[in-house]
Amino acid sequence: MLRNAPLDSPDIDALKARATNLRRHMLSMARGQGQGYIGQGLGIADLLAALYFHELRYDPQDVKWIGRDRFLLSTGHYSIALWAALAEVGIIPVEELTTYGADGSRLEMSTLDTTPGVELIGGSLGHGLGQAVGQALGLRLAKSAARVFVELSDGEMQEGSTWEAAMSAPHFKLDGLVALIDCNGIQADGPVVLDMEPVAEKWRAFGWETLEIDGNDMAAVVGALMLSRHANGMPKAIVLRTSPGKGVARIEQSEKSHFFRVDPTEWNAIIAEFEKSVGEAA
Ligand SMILES: Cc1ncc(C[n+]2csc(CCOP(=O)(O)OP(=O)(O)O)c2C)c(N)n1
Repeated sequence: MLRNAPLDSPDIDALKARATNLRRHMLSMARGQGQGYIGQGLGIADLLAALYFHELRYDPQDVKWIGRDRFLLSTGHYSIALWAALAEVGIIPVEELTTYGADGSRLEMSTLDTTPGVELIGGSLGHGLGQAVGQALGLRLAKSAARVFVELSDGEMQEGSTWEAAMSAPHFKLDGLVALIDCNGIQADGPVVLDMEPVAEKWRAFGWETLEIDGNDMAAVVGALMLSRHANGMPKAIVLRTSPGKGVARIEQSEKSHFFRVDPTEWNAIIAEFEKSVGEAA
């Protein structure tokens, strides 16, 4: 029961251990399917661990609890990371992760909101921020103190709908809205196509209170989330610089980190390498 989160004194080592577990879940899902959007998932593992084990108010026994903070994953294809987090917090069974991407599974390669704990149907990029603005407005009308967190990607900043929503949130003074912008530098076929820099300056110019951090530094992630709590009339943006494939050198260095497909022998080698590096860091 995490209804009393967010916490004031984060245990950074415990959160890092959660992020390691999330990466472990993701690797086993991708090995089971032989493929997946694993690079992105590994990149945002630290963010999801910090959200689900530190910042968000929610109840794993009652996912529709009206007072819950909402986490919207705008990039539906990052679903592997969300499934890992929902299993780690006990909203879906860990054993179900083996069904990732299989026909008939609730754990699709892109999110569906019929799966418990999912707040947004993913797949069509560029809609998450607009939906988050709508949800934040709805919560205000309902006089709720719940906050709305929305992840979006650097690729989604190339969509006009993102900037329409980015303009509206400061207009409505949605200070309980937090945009988590995953700048991992990649898009479908390689590096991000349009130069979006300076990202943080753009969000500031649109009226967002903006921080830019290393999204794979747990202390920085938790610190930024804690700073996003104050009610000052401004929506918050956290620009996270993440490394696709974080924690697995072979994926980090791969040119195909957007969608990673290798044979079972290589998956086994990847997981062995991952476990070795976790053991060495312990
Ligand atoms: C509106 C829309 N256009 C195109 C796609 C196809 N598509 C799926 S993933 C992807 C790459 C997007 O890049 P980014 O969002 O930065 O994600 P990453 O490369 O980090 O996975 C694209 C273009 C889509 N899902 N939705």
